[in-house]
Amino acid sequence: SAAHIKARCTVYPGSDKQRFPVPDDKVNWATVWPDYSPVNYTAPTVLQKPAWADPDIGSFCPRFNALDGSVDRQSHEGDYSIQDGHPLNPRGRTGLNGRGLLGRWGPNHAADPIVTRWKRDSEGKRVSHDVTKRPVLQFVSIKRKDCGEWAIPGGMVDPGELVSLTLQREFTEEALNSLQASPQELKELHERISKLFSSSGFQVYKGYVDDPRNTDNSWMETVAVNFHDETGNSVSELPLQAGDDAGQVSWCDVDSAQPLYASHSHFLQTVAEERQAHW
Ligand code: RP5
Ligand code: MG
Ligand code: MG
Repeated sequence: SAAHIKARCTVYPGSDKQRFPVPDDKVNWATVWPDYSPVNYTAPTVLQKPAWADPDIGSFCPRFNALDGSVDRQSHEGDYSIQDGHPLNPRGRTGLNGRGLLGRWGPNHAADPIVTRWKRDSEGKRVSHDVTKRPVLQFVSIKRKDCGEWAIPGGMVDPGELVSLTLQREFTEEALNSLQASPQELKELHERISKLFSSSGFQVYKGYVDDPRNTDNSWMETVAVNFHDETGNSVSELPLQAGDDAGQVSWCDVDSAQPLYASHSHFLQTVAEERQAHW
């Protein structure tokens, strides 16, 4: 498992807090570092105790490394350690402790739906890349409102929610604007995507995400699944419309040169390799 990089970004997102700089050779908790002095930060939105956030440690005793009621506090990376009652980021130091923008102590579980099709010309012929000569894939991408970066339309798994439902729900909320749709429009949207999402899809990744919101005590984990429209008949004509935390939505070419949020580029590389597409 490679050292996290975005989880050590200088300025913590949505704040003016600067992380304590962590050099590559001191990321690992096993490296003794007496001078390590992380900045403490938990966003005001989290401290207001919304339904999606835990209370502060001390006032409650979560069951770490376990299914805690309907909240899954197990990590895909195996058991994580607890230090003075606080879970420790399994990939090491981030220069900031507390929860930052994340609601849960320990893992915060998300799901990432990667909806793909082949890029085609006006005659419907698959387009190959000039240099690699491989066919080009396209995926449904959203521009995140929080940071302006392009990303997979993923989101948090609600307590007790099946990941298969999170994948479909987040896709319809962020890429099809289902939260603003009428009951009739909602019915039509579900009819259009249900076939694609009822296939099991290809599991691309499961585990830690190198997310800029991660802290020493809270981090993102995800299950990324690829739903591929081979013929271009099922999802190509979808009425894409940005919704919820997405500012824009578009079909984007799958290409190593396209910068993406968190570890998303790494997930798309796996999809491209699996489908023998251009990368
Ligand atoms: C990333 O944050 C995950 O890969 C997922 O795409 C996303 C979930 O967070 P929100 O979109 O709900 O902010 O780490
Ligand atoms: Mg969302
Ligand atoms: Mg989201």
